[in-house]
Amino acid sequence: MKQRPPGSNWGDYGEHDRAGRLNELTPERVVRAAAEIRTGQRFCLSLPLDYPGGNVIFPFRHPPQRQIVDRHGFVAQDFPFSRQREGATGVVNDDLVTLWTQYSTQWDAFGHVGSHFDANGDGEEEVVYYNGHYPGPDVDAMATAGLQGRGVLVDLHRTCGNAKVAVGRAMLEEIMCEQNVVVEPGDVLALRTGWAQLLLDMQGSPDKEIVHSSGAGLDGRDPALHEWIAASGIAAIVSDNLAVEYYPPKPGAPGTPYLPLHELCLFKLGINLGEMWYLTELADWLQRSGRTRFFLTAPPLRLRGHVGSPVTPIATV
Ligand code: UVW
Repeated sequence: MKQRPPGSNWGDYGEHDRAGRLNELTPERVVRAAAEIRTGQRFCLSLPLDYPGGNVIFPFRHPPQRQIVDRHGFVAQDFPFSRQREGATGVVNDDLVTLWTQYSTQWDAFGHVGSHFDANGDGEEEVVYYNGHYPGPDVDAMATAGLQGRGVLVDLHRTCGNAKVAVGRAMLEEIMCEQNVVVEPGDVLALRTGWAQLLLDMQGSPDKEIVHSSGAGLDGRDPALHEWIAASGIAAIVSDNLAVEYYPPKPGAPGTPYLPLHELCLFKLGINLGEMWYLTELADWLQRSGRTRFFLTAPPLRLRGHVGSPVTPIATV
């Protein structure tokens, strides 16, 4: 890589870095995060992975498809071990799944969104990803980074309800101030919008009109918000909405990115995005307890070459 896009941090974590801001999850900060474990209570921050249900959200993403497989020429359902060793007792099941990695609760790896940029300085733009990589860093890079640290929750739903609102820097800072939320470098910023709760309430048959007209999202077209994210030192951003940023994105001028916050985070700054997490119970508990922080454990599947991964995050408080 000879040059980097304006406003990016390429090279700051090393020429070959694939972990981006996860480098900010230093051992010292993980120890600091562990101080948030006070009751030992845990919250599962994943939807069931067959939610939303159907494919009205993105027609090109589908629920997991389970198949029962073959075992020694027989269907591997209640397969008796006696077929493998005469006289043995017990039965066994095997299965396989065809999984759209970004259908439900998920991480976006940096390989999810790239751009055209002349990283090698030859005068021609090429398709590149975070830190000048091609192909883009996969979820393996996230998995090996050991994704644990301090989560800090901002409850956008408390202010916006289910309204479809583009939240810019001014509104975000105002809400953080009201809720006494302080974000420090190395924190994982968690945004509760209530959107995943709407999905759960629709019990696997989402109403297209409702899902596309509800829920807050970060305003990717707000340059001041870009500056705040860059300066904050946050390690990752997660949300219970569809895309962290307001989606579908507001139209930009020609020559500007389709998904501006994805470009800022995944391409320029190496900030992974977690989408469609389930934050309702955690957010309500934190509010009742007068807290905003928690200990987060959220490694993706160690799927080599994949640009996204389902995740079953755990918050410990
Ligand atoms: C899109 O393709 C909109 O990406 P994401 O799943 O990150 O929202």
